[in-house]
Amino acid sequence: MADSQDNDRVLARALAARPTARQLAWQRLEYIAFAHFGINTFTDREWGDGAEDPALFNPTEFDADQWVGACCDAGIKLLILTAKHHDGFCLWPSAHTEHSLKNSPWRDGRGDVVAEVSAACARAGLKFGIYCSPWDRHECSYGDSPAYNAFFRAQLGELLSNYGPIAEVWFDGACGEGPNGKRQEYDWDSYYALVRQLQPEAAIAICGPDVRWVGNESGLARDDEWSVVSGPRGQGERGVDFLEVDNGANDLGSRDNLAENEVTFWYPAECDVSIRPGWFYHASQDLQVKSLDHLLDIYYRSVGRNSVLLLNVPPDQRGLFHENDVARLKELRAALDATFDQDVARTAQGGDAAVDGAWDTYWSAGSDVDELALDLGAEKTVDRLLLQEAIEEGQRVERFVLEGWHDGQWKEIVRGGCIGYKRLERFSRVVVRRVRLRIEASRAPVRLRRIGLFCAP
Ligand code: FUL
Repeated sequence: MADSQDNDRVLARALAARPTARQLAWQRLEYIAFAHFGINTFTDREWGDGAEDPALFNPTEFDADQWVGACCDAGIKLLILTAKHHDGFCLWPSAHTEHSLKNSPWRDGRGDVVAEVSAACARAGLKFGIYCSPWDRHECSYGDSPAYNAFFRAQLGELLSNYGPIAEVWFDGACGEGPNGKRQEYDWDSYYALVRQLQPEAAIAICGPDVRWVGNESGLARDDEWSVVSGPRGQGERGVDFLEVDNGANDLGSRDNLAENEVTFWYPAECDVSIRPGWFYHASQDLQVKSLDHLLDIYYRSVGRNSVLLLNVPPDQRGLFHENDVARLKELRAALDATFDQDVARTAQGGDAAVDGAWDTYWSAGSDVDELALDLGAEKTVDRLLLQEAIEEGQRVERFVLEGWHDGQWKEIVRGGCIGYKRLERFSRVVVRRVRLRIEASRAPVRLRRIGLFCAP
């Protein structure tokens, strides 16, 4: 850091970065699902090459309500369907290609998976999102950039116009050569404009301005996962600054990192991971559904690290979520509820608006007060800490420590870095009546929406 004036400039820029209403609504979903379903489900592959016969698509017991029911029981808030994967096969009867379920035997070619899943979501109050791969290995105009861009927008237009509200549009960045030997140049700005026009509330994720990819497919965020990130000014290829973030970097938002880069903006992370090794269903992976412990670890390191967890559950050849996956989703929900249903800080003295359970109130640290002390009323056993900042006021905390009063002095229980929308910490059980949260470093006076203390069974 060059001098204190530079530091002030960096902090002012960091504090000015705020979520849009769209980003805030998306962040509050916390836990969402992916369903990878399509021609690959029937060929037992992960990536199709586009030469697959549409006649292969023929689920025997397709039931969108079963998918949606499993999601709702699991506490999932949004379901994203792969309407078109890289193979180009469309799960809706697109007017712009023959490569879709209209040429499959399923429902005599009159079926529409996108319609059925969106309707099931609407019935259950689950939000609905679409994945539509720009990379299309079937479409012959792919590689002829202007022609394919028009084709892609036409398909996107169908998805965004005919299937009710879309809460998230997931754009994969994969990009290959077309049959003409040329690399397709995606016209991202025109795709974004169409989404904004037809579904203004939809968050555009991954290759998009609202939500960034965390950088791995293991469901794990960085230990300090900032929503306020920085990067070099965009080079123009995609015309927008936010896409220049280096997903592979360890540090996207520290003070030093912000000082090194030209632009600072609000760009929160999404952690995608599959409940099985593959994104698509393979019967050979029925016994490789991730364990409860593994999924819990993912939850703490995604939702608990200021990110949204996007968990993929691939429907099988019947067109159903497999029994093993459904059972594991239930176990995860039960384990989370058993821990987080009982917040011993809720009745604490001294917690002010950070323990009142209300969304729109928060505790504000005075500029000279950087600690919040709680009296739990009696000795309590705890091993989990939950912290939330009022992120509509920006992301401020850089480092905190939770301490407990033992034998006449404060002793450290757990410490951590940035908080943001939510941070969860696991630590060994302690029995304690008085605790205090000390903010060791922040970019501005802290706005703490919530502090919670729990004990995992
Ligand atoms: C990747 C794709 O290539 C995978 O098949 C999968 O859809 C994953 C979520 O994104 O980039």
